[in-house]
Amino acid sequence: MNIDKVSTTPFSDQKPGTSGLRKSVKVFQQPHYLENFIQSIFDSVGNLHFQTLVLGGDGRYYNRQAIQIILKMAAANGIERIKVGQGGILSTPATSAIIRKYQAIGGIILSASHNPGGPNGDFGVKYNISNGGPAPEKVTEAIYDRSKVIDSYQILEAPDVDLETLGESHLGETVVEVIDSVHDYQELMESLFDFERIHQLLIKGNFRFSIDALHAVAGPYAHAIFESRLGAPAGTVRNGTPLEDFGGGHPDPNLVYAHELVDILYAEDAPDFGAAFDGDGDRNMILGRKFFVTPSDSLAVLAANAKLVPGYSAGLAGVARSMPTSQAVDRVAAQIGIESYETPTGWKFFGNLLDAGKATLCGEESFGTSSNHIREKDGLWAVLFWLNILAVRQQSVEQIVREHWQTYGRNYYSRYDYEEIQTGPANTLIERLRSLLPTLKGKQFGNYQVDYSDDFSYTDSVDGTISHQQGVRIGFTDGSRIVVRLSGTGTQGATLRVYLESYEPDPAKHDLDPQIALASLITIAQEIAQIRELTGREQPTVIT
Ligand code: VG1
Ligand code: CO
Repeated sequence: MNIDKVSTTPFSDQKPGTSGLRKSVKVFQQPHYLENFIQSIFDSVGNLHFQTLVLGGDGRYYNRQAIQIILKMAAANGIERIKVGQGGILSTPATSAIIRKYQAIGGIILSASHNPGGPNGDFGVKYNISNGGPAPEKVTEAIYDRSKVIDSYQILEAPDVDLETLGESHLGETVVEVIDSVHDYQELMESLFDFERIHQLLIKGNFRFSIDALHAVAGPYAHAIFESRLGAPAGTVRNGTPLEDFGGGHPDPNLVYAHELVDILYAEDAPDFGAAFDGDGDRNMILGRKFFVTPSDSLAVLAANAKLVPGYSAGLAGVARSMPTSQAVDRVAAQIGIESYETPTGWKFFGNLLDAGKATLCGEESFGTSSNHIREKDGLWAVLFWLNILAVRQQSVEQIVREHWQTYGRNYYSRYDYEEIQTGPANTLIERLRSLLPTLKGKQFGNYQVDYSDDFSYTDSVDGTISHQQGVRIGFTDGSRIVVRLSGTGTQGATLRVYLESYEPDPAKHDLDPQIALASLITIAQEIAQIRELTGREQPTVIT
């Protein structure tokens, strides 16, 4: 078979964001666009001979075409073996697990995660390194630098690979292995959780639960693990077949976009437990009967109950959370006597801490939690962790969370997203805030006095890499915080994220609606950041 060396010219916009390169499908469909980026990855990774690459995606529109292109490019670039998910399907956590299990050089995940799909939606490419985790900044920068000067790429002239039939075939010298999308991942889950106990919970008694895969990649995993393996009744998993446009929905598991599931869990005859996942299966939303578990609380509850779960019964080395995530898990860490690390937004910052054995559990406020079993966040894992805890404690989700608050206090938390605002005003808002930072300390806003204000900088405790400007923080003397940053995953204009947190130790005050508990902080945030004046928005698009 012939290897074509195709001449190309660089695109100037191939800078990866919080989680890979994310653009509209139309951008990716431009001639050479995907190829340039993939070749930039291969050129940055170094010698590909004798190496294995893992490849899959969340099944969104353009997944299949992109898989065929990448297979042929990987073969032309001399990769020895490619493990590709059947039908082109692999969730982000499964990809991470497979990279680690087979000691692959890395993996390519085709996903724009929680962004909508379809011909008018988004597409994305994430590159994960040999530890199974998202490429760290020095790698994504090398890829971006390469994309700015690239002048050719290599691709094999060959017919398309059959992605449906499990087993091996050849593309030139390269072995292409179509693998079961679920098998390796399920095996890993069985090694961590007490499946027998969860099975008993699901079949005995009257425990009922409902999963919404939002027509995205978690569907096949959820069907296999919850229904086929653990014995939950058929129909427990809703919207479990991945669709190219996610059924027209927004595959983001939060109270707004997963409203079908929310309606079920808040109905009169609501089940005991509910969960949803995002496009690529790395996020989770946990619901009890008429009860929403804030992701930051979920992380804290998992940390506090880790000893009940076989895979974590030896205890945790440490925990880590992204900076905007609430400090609830810090309180658990303090009580257990382990370290709690604070990193910038994005899973890539947890990689070194996990590799170094400094942290066991990690989490982000954006519905992401996971552990050292892989190097990505993991939606199904979080649900199995919860089910394992529920099976052992035999209490409701609400009881478990309320007891947690009684022990540790409650961190009221909310995030306001202002989506698709204009880039100019969004940047002005952040720059203005930055310029205000030195003047805020000691200032009084209503009952709140500013204790510190800065733009978060992170020094990686393992390799010393410094990441600047990771979000404006305004902390108050009572421990409350306002955090403001711009999203690095959107594809239209800018998304402003405002994170609000306040701490309430008194159990008598744990029953407030967070929007009420945080009302004055919200007003202060709007006032300091001048959100209305600068964005023209009266209200956020999404509140979580
Ligand atoms: C968002 C979240 C962040 C998460 C990232 C990728 O980033 O805030 O916590 O790691 O998405 O998640 P940003 O820059 O838009 O705030 V996923 O599920 O899209 O891979
Ligand atoms: Co995701």
